[in-house]
Amino acid sequence: MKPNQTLSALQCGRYRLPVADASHRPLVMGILNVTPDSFSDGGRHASLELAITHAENMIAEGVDLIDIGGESTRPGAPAVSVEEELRRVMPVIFALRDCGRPLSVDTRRLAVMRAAIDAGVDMINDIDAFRCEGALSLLSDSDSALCIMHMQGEPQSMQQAPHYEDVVAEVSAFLAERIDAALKAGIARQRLCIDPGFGFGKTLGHNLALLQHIGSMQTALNVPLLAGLSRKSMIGQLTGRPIEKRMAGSLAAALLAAQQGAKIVRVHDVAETVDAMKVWHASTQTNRKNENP
Ligand code: 7PM
Repeated sequence: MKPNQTLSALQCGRYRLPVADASHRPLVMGILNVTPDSFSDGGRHASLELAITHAENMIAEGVDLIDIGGESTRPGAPAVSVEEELRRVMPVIFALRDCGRPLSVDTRRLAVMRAAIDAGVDMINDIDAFRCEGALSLLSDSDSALCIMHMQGEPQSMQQAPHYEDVVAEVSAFLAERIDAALKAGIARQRLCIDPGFGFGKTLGHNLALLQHIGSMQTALNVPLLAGLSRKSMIGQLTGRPIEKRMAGSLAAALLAAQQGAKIVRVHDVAETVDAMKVWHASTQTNRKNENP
């Protein structure tokens, strides 16, 4: 493929997802957190049941991919051991493997990536951009897609003093370097997507600058872009609302990301986001012949 040829599909394990075709709405990735918050009563069996019910609800609501995460990356959150992360995510992967939607796993650990790939997941979503030793070579031996995300610093401390001379240029350069590393490891470009990492070592100003430049970053890097803005603190900063009241702000952000050209939006509120994407997408498909004079 020529370097600047537009990509039409993301090769995602068992699936080929439409991403560049203007006749398709942006894909909605639903967040499935398997963290201690969901172990409040009844222990592991109950939490597995809850996770499966949540996934089934998202499927009924029209989700396009399910992102399973077992490690909290919240600033200052306690570290989770590899064993604990595996105990959280693997039963959910096995239970959902044949749910009819591609599964993504949100992890930074090689051991979790390996177990997830062996279990047949379709995408690895790594907030560390596959910088851990062995990650790219593991992925090159699989057919799983990669979501390459930018983060400045480490989750524990990244929000203390984020600093950039030019956030868009620096995030783009980082993503370009990681795309190159993946290509050099023998991973096809069709298996890659990129993510500017909203809230990961960024101030509100940085996040807004990135949101405005989604289109240019995607064009320059020639890889579909995933945007994760759902319920993030930037929505809280803009609306003054606590996390459980950020849905309307998150929908506005998802729409803006879509309008700027994002191909995948990563969200908590699947039904509402799918509706918003349908409305936005219809507005881009106007057939001029049907307009009134
Ligand atoms: C607490 C704070 C829990 C923040 C979870 C989070 C992204 C991601 C996350 C993202 C990609 C959240 C984050 N965010 N992966 N994983 N992009 N690719 O808000 O923006 O879900 S964790």
